[in-house]
Amino acid sequence: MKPKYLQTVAVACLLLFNTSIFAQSRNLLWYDKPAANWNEALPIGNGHIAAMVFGGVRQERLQLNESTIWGGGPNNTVDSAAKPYIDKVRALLVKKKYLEAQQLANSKLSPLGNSGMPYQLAGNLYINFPGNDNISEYKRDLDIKNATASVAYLNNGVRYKREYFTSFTNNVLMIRLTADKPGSITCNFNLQSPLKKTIELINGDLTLSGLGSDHEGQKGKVKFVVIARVKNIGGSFAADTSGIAVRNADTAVVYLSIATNFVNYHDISADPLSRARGILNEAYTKSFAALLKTHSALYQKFYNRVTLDFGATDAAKAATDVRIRNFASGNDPQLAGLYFQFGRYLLISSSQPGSPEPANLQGIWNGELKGPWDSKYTININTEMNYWPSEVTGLPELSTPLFNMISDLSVTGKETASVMYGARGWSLHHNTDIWRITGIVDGPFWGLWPTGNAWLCQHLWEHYLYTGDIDFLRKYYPVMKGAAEYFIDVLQPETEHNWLVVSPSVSPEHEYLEGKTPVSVSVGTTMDNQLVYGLFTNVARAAADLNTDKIFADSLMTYRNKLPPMQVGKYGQLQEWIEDWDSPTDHHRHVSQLYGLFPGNQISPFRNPRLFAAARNSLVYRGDVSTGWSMAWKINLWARLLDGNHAYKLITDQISPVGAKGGSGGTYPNLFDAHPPFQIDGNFGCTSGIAEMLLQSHDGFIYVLPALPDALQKGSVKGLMARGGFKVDMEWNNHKITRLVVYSALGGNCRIRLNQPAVGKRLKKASGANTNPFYAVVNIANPIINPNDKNLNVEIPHSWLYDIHTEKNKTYTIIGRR
Ligand code: FUC
Repeated sequence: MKPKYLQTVAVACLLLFNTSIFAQSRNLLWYDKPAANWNEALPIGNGHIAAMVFGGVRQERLQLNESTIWGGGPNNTVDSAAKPYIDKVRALLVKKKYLEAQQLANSKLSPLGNSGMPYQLAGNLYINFPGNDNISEYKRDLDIKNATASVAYLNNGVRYKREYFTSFTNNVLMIRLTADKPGSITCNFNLQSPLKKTIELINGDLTLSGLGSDHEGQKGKVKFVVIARVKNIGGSFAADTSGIAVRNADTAVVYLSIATNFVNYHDISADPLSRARGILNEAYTKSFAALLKTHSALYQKFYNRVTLDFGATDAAKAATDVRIRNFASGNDPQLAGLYFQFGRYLLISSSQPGSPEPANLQGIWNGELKGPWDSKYTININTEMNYWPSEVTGLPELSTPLFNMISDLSVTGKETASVMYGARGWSLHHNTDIWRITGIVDGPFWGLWPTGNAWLCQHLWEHYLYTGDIDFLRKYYPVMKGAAEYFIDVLQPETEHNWLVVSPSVSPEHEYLEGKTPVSVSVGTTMDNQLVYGLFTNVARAAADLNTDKIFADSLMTYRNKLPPMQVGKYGQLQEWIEDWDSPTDHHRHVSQLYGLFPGNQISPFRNPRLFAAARNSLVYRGDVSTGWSMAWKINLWARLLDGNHAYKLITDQISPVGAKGGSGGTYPNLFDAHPPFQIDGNFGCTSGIAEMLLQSHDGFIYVLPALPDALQKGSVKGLMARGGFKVDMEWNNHKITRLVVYSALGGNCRIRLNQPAVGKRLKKASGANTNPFYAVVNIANPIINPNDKNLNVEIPHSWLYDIHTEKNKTYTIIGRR
């Protein structure tokens, strides 16, 4: 038996060891073997360029991306022949001739052979390592605290290390190869691309010049250049067009730049070679270590804004792929936390304030010439979902490329509005691409949805609500107003109830009449009504805050009051369509009618409990397991339904190996979400969902821990953002908040809802409407409750509501540590 003090020392050492392992595993993805395929490779990126690191032993592969390498060239998809047929489809819909309306739309409103251009890979950098035959102690990781990847192994007694990052400050991909014995680095580098290209050696630099693909009638016009320069310390260097050879060096460092001729969606006049050279030459003046330092510092400026700790168990010690396999059965709350932070890592790495493009269906990572759905932008859920985490997880400036895209679309969408609909303002359909197309794509069943402008504008308004940035609102007000003008001009009379409806439209990708010709084309769908209601409300509020357009704003309220209210149908569900066509056995992936619950703010448990109950019923009918993004949306929805355990159940469904749920959803070994195939929206949506479980601020107050699951009953989070510029730090244990601190950036009343009572000299019991303007609630029209067979009573957990007056730039401890 050891003496007591030695036992204590041993326990303390073990604790320290565990603490440091757990601190590391909170921010680390790691594996004990190379990637066997793309979905095992590790993503790095800086919002301009990106790479997937495979970590192969004999051959390393870095699959390369640059965010502006797309097929085709400047174009739009406006169909100049569409207008009369849109009018005819409308007329058929008035007569409720739904099948005929769909058939006419299918034959006359089909795309012009162009359904948008694909985002394409640049190519691959291969590094061959002859003699890597006897490897042991292999480890490959992605450190999301520093935004670096690495590979390490032992070969014939020599310990090798490879390090990778895509510099946030200098826009180069950096690779450093080292070993613990001098003269051990021997390898060959070469570049390859499946696109049209030439490869040359220019002054010792490997230079690949390529061209984006011709696609669906559009000539490939994006020119790009990849330059790789290798610096070796010790040993020898030789290069020709087949590649660069380094022999017996102590260290080899690669600097790689990629640039294109893309300036903006209508200008491709830049010189890619001089751009790529300029970037490379500038970076080359700096060492790997110096570049790494500025890179990580810039990255951490974003990443460190939120820290999250759900506690760790021994399950956290396993490799990441093993943790994914065990998540459903094991007790690994830290993996949920890692998944949350990985989503933030992906957003920081794919969408920087200066990025030319917003995050697409795959963020910035695509290994194909034509990825799934062209790896472009689907506006009827996916693009928006990508940006759900940005405000709430403290990354508001990362939405800038999305805002820029919305601005572009407000220009290209003018033609669609006027030529196809005879309307003012701007509009687009359910897809766009780098060229900012706005016409119908993929056929009317999917594509005849002209409400994307309203959804995109919600992000502009939310940015203002979170940041209070009035200059931002002033800048984007004309964009929001243009979308509202479009709807004023296109809303159609519905004669039975004297409503105004969007027609024709669809409830995204969903049919209400099955048959040989499935029918989706419809009028006044619930999501459209909610979107236009929200848009009109926000534009009117923006006009008021900017002290402008009073008459226009008042007219918007008149139109708004004529939109159809939400309806509860015969199964006690929130109707998806204007007629009660829903089926309780329908498990369609889109849950569009629940837009009003999330990301919208039109269904409140406190103000419309029966509607809230109906929304809940709809979600129960739809079921849990579905495509990745659909499950991610449902995490947010269950959080808004204040059911943390159901939300966590969906997280468990999502963090399971791909294929385990009968081919739907799941997570690849590299933590990428699976539709399947890989689609990044599910990652972002889940990050947002976890934030929604911990904090909500859309309904007139900040709700702290509104949907905490039993699995996360102890934890802490710092830096989550609430509307009105409030930053919230909190700790909880056994479902009780043990510390709650709010920082107020803008001042004003801070109204807090808690599931427990609190005392404090500044806390007052809340009364009346919240005086904080960023917390004005949306008063919806009374829903129509049709006869139904469900009890629409819901049990809402008891909670306490407090007001605390805050001043700008001050911090308030609301619940202090005992
Ligand atoms: C929508 C979804 C699909 C897919 C595609 C990119 O069309 O319905 O499931 O996510 O976007």
